[in-house]
Parts: sequence; structure tokens; C-alpha cells
Amino acid sequence: MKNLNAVPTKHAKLVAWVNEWASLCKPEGIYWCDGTQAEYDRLCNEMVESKLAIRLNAKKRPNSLLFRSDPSDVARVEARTFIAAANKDAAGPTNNWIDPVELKKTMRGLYDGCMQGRTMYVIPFSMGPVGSNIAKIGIEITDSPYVVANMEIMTRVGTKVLAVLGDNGEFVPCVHSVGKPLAPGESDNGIWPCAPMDKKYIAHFPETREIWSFGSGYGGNALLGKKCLALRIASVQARDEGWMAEHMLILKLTNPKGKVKYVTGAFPSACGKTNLAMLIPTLPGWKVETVGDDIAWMKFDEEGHLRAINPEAGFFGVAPGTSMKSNPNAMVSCSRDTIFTNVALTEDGDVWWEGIGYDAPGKLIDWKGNEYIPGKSEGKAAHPNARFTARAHNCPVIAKEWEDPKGVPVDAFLFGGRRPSTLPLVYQSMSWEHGVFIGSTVGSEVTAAVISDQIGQVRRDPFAMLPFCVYNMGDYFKHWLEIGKKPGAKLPKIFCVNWFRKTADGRFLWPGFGDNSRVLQWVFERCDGEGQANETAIGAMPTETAIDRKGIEDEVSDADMKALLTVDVDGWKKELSMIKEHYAKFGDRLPAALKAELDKLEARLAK
Ligand code: O2Y
Ligand code: MN
Repeated sequence: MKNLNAVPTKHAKLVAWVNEWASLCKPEGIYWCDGTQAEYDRLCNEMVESKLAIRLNAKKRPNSLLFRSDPSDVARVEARTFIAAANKDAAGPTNNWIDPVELKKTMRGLYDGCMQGRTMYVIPFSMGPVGSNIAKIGIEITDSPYVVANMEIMTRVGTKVLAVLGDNGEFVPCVHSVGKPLAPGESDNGIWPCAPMDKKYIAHFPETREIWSFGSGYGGNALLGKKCLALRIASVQARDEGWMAEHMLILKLTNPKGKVKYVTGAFPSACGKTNLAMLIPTLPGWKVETVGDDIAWMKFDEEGHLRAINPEAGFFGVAPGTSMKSNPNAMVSCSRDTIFTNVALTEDGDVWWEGIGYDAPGKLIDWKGNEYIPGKSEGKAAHPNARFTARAHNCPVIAKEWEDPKGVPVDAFLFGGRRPSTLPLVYQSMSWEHGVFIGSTVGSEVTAAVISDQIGQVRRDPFAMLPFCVYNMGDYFKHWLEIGKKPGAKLPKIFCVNWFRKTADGRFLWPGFGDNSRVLQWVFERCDGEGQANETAIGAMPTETAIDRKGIEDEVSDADMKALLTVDVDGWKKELSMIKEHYAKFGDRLPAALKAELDKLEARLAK
């Protein structure tokens, strides 16, 4: 097999693994990525020349590209995401289990010759600051230069990673192909390459810690460091090695006296995690800075503090709905050096999407490449899952500690979902076990936009990890309970928040966005043993005056505050029966401690 550049490592196992895959996939040549800016620029220019990318107007969006995917390849595909554990029980009732031997046979057949006419790129990457004792190394082989460019923003790539790997270090092998070989003389001709849906496989082998992805070039299916490694494979590594790999944002919160707390938060998708991670407080003197917006890896240090790193180096954010109102810091982050996927293109070479906060400045080209006249054309100009891949370095509020290899000490965990009824604005757990109970019941209410016959039901997404935990979720709950038993542990306090509570006539009771800092203030105070609270049946809740409402008294009346901070006993009784149904799925793998928390809650509500 032709090497397009010198092999930059003496890691015999790695070189053998790359050669073995090259023999199967049969690329034109093998290229080892060095992670330099020159390499990134060269790949971007090649993709522009081959019409796979459009270079945006350098005066409007310096150093930025637009890509349009195939209309069938626009998001993570859960139905084609497989957990190939040795047996079905190991994957548990919430995963799409498949026999690993059978799957490898099927996928080897698909990989055979799949890279013909393409380059095989080898991407050495570090999830987490290079050399951090919490970081992990992965090697992704891919035939997609789009994936290489995105990985170079989202992770730390190249020679520095190989230096840490040395001659025999451990790595997670990640194989990716778009699944579209090219015949001699054929080119993509500007069309996003991918395979049909029934040939797409996003496969995880938890026992051997391997990732095999075939047929999709999009996001979480293809940038294998993110969901596949940093959450799915890391979930089993964390279980076996006694740490935590969580679907959590990490923020640094500074009070007016300059005192700092670090808060992490798990929320199901579409709950505004990136917005919270980059929030601009409306409370004078308070500051929020970003450590991460999606994933937290946490390990105990010698003093018993749980320290968190953000394993990523960029943001793969949803563009639609992101505006100077909802998230000014994300808007600045993607103002340059950004890869956009499936947004609309303006006549002057900039990007536009629904919810950007201003009208389209004229005609557009929509995400499918067609002319789009705002107000006249049908459908959306940008795909609802259109993305920006932006560098964390370009975020105006990136915390100075965000690359600290030791991580940041976590003071509080937040859990939340979209809950128009029942759940109050905020409450604090009574204990670690009660906090784990809260995390295990996270969910969002189903709205009309999703599945109409389930409106009002809660779609549970425990710890926001349902799509990402590759082992039995009952055992994952147990792992959380075990973490709480570590001798000498200085455990974070646990809170449940709900920014989405509505009145019966559908009005939001809480303004959200920057005003969420008012809730963070209470969380901060509670971590210091302060903050006014009532002990209630569900946990400690702010007194009606404990949340600072200065400046929003007109928006949030006394009655609203009361509604936000009262235990809705009838609602909670219905909640109890829904939680019982949810827990029944885990059978005897549900830890007794969680069943006990459920019983205690029921008893408290009956009083
Ligand atoms: O659709 C995709 O491929 C991206 S999914 C994603 C991206 C960034 C952060 N979180 C998610 C998610 O699904 O949780
Ligand atoms: Mn996510």
C-alpha cells in the first residue's frame, strides 16, 4: 500500500493495525495527519476545489467553509447505532444489541474495497489535554477529508499525540468509511458521499473497545472521538476504571466577590446545554465561563475532589435557534474559523439559519443547494440539525482552566429536562443516593412536534445518557451509587433544574437564558451551606424570596414564583407511577437503593 507521507510512529501495533485496514479497504494511499494548520488549510482548499465545500466570504466569516450533506445523512442515526457486546444482557434493555461475530463478518464485507479511489487518513487524536492523566488517545482511520477537518477542530490531533502514545501506548481504534468507493476516473463531483441507510452501521464493541463506523459522513456517526469514544466506549472504561464519562456541560461560576464554583449539567438534547455553558448572567457581578458544552470526564484526585475535563477542543453546535439573544458567545465562537454543515448560504457568501435573530438578507441557497426565497419557498432554509463546528479557543468566555490537565474540581451537578408541568424551577437532593435517583429519572415531556399520540408523556433519558451508555443502564446506576461510596470523597451537591415550566395556558413561567444565573446563584450558595431553603417531600427548595428577582419582577410575578416553587403533590403522584413504569424496564438490574428512594418519595408525598 502506498504511503503518501512518512509513517510518523514506531508503534508496531498501530502500524500493523493501519496496514491491516488498508489491505481490506484498499485506498489509493495512506496519509498520516500531523494536525498542523498547514495541513488543515490544504485539506480545506482541496475540498473547495473539488466542490465538496464552499468557502465563505472572508470579510464576513474568515477562514470558514460550508458543506451540504446528502439529505439522507443529516444526524446521528440511533436505529443504525449498534452495541456489539458479547451478550445481549451486557448491553441491557435500552441498547440496540447485535452479535459481534456476525456484525464483524457483515461489516468486513462492506469495508472490503470501500476506500477505492480515496485516501485513507490516519488521525491520531487525544480526547482531553494531550498528556492529561484523565485524557485518552484514539486513532481514527477515515476516507473523509471532511471528517479530518472536523476532528482537527473538535479534538487535539497529530504528532504531539503520537509522542504521548510512544511505541506501545494504548489507543482506541476507530474505523470510519463513508462507504462510497470511487471507480477509476470517478469523483464525488461535489456530492456528499455516503451509503444507503440499510448499509449504515455505527458499531461499538465494548469488550474490545473498538469503534467501526460505515456509511455516514455526518457528525456523531463519523467524528468518532465525540459520541462513540468520549461517551460510549468511555462509559465502559469509566465503569471498569472507577471514573465517570458523562453527557454534561462544565461551567465556571464566579460570584461578585470573586469566589469560584464549577458546575456540570446533564440535560437531554434540545434543552439548551450549549446556551447554559455560555450563559451571560443578568445578575450584576456574576460571571459564567465555559469549560465544556457537551461531555465531562471526571476522576477523583488525591484529596477526594472529583475533577472534570472537557475531552473536546471545539463545539459541534446546532445552528438553528442560535442567535445573539439565545447565545451571543456561540455566535462569536462561530464568527470565524468554522465549518458549517447544512445551513443556508446568503448572496454575499455568508450563512443564515432559522432563529438566527434577523431576517435573511435576500435570496438564499438552502441546505439542499436550491434557491430559497424567504417567505415564499417551502420548508426550511437550514436543516433543523444544521451544525457549526467551532474552535473552543474562539469562544469569548472560554475559562482559562479549560485545558488544565488536572481538570477542575466539581462543586455541583445539575440534572434537567423540558418539563412544562410538575417539576419545580430548582430543588436540591437530600443525599447522594437521592441525587442518583433524580439523575435516573431525567426526561423531557413529549411535545406535538415529536409523536402526537404520546403528548404529555415523559420520554425518560436517565442522566441524558440513554443513547450513549453501552452497558446495562441498571449497572450504570450502580456505578453512580458506587462513586458516592468512595472513602474520603468530597462529593458534588446534586440539583434538579427545570427552565421550561409553563402555566396551564402554555406561558413559560421562567424567562430562562441569562436569568438562569439567578438559579445558579442559589446553587452556588447551597454549595457553601447557605441559600434559603424549605425542606419538602421532593428535596430542598428555595424559599419564595431566595431567588433574586431584581429586574424581572414584572416578568415573574409573586404568583409565578409560587407556582415555580411549590410541590405539585398531584402531579408528583402521577410522576411516581410514570417512574415505576420506567424503572420496570431494568428488572432486577435496578439497584435496591433506587427502589428505596422511590418508596421514600412515595411515603413523603403521602404525608
Ligand atoms: O446529529 C449529530 O450527529 C450530532 S449529535 C450532538 C452533537 C453535539 C452535541 N450533542 C449531540 C447529541 O446528540 O447529544
Ligand atoms: Mn450531546
